[in-house]
Amino acid sequence: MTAFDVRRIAAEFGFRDISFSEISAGHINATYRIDSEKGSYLLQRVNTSIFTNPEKMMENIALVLEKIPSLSLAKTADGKLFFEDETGFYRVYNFVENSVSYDKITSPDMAGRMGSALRSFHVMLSGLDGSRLYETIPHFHDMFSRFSQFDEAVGEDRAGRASSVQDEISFMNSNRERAQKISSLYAQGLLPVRVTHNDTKLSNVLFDRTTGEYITFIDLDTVMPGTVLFDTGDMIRTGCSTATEDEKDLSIVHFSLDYFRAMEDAYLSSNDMLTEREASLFAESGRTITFIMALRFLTDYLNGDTYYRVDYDDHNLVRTRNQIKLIEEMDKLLF
Ligand code: GN1
Ligand code: MG
Repeated sequence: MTAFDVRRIAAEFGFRDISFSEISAGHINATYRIDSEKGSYLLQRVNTSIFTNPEKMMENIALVLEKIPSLSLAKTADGKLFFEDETGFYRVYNFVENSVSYDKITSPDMAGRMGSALRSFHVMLSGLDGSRLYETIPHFHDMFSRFSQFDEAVGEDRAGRASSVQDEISFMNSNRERAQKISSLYAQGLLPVRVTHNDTKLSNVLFDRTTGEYITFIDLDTVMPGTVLFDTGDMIRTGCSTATEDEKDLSIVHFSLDYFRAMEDAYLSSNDMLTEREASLFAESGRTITFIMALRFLTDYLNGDTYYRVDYDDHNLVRTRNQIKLIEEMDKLLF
């Protein structure tokens, strides 16, 4: 990625005399916190090799923001919600003061708050007209398409790593049919198409630092039509693990049944929106999304780390094994 001048880009949005620092949380976009006399903001450069139609994506986000009072986008001098030049595609969000996000859940109470947060978010999204939304990344959670990318990566073995990850490759292959269950039901029209977030990891939720109350989900780039099971799945994947997805020491990576039960109760309670089939697949969604992440990390490892930001050589393999460990524990505890 080419470097860019944060001060020059911030000035396009009317921020001068700023101080700034990088926030390295995401795997895809580059994010900077900027502090100015007008307050604090987040400047992001969108990764346009992944989000190939960023203008359409920003239209989606603007639509969703109409429903989220705590979040807004700064405008450029000519009234646009983004600035684009030869160095990239940029946007600026307000920084939500007195908020906190977490990498790990540490109590069933917190897991319950996460479950209610997602229920509220889905109820809010159900008020949006999904037909006005653009499909930001087609087939994003389509297991069939993720398996074809994986098969191609194994076949081509571009980074020469396939022989060293035979166990992981076998794990994927032996789970193929089960992993495709939700995608298959969705493709057959047996799960309702709703507006979904598609990146509901725990660290994408803001809570009030003082009261602990849910404020909002952030990272709206992948809001598009889908099944709510994509979102419940990512919540379970990230919220019921006792460690983050980057944890190398697998002896501390566990699936917490207590957190799962608290989340399940909170998400499903008085959720009139769901069909019986959706509700019955809640646990399966956790296994499915954890699986799709393992598959995507392994695919990227085989391709030579071209998609996710990595901090060291085997980072994607560490993430793969971490996710496989969670699936193995889910299989013992949940099914
Ligand atoms: C990516 O960039 P970030 O961290 O928000 C990815 C998600 C994964 C997540 C895993 C567009 O999100 O699908 O769940 O990494 N986003 C995209 O941490 O691929
Ligand atoms: Mg994201």
